[in-house]
Amino acid sequence: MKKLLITGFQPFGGETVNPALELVKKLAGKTINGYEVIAREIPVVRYEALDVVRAALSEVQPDAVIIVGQAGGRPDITVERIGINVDDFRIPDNKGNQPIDEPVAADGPIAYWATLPIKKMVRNMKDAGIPASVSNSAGTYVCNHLLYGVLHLLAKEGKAHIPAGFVHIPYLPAQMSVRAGLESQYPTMSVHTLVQGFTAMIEALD
Ligand code: PCA
Repeated sequence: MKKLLITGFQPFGGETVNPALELVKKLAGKTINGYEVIAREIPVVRYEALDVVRAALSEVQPDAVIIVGQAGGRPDITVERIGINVDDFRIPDNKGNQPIDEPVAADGPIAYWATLPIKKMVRNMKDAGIPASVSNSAGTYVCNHLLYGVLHLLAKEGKAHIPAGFVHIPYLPAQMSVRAGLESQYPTMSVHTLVQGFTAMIEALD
């Protein structure tokens, strides 16, 4: 059977949960569209995030890779188009690193296109009634760092034929309920809806 490596980041920035991790735990072990879903947990730490994916790539030998992270404030599931060669962290990562205007990889090109079928993934989710869109920026924090890092790694290892990319997801309802009345509220999406969306999305893979 084909294998899909799906990764979810740990909580960061003072949060106690990360929707990405909750989601990939729910997807782990499922078979969707002929893919066995294999999940990994990723530290929100520069370089260490990529180390975990590098190890998973050689252990799992996946046929496709989807990295998932939280994009607090976005209202829908966003499939990223591009990873750029810059680390410009607006807050420190979980080990205190805060590079400003540094490259992800000194030997790398300016950017890589995600190699997932991004438009088809979005269309499948919308057809299933799940809010989704293409995003043209994964930011300049650890998510973009890992997106760029994985695409660069696959390119260097002659594995650019493996479809790989990144999906950002909204906050969970529980993350807003703990803030009720304290701060501004943001859009949320339940894990149930996320699972429905990702199931439709994975159906888009060849
Ligand atoms: N989101 C952050 C890093 C980890 C996560 O889930 C980001 O968008 O960069």
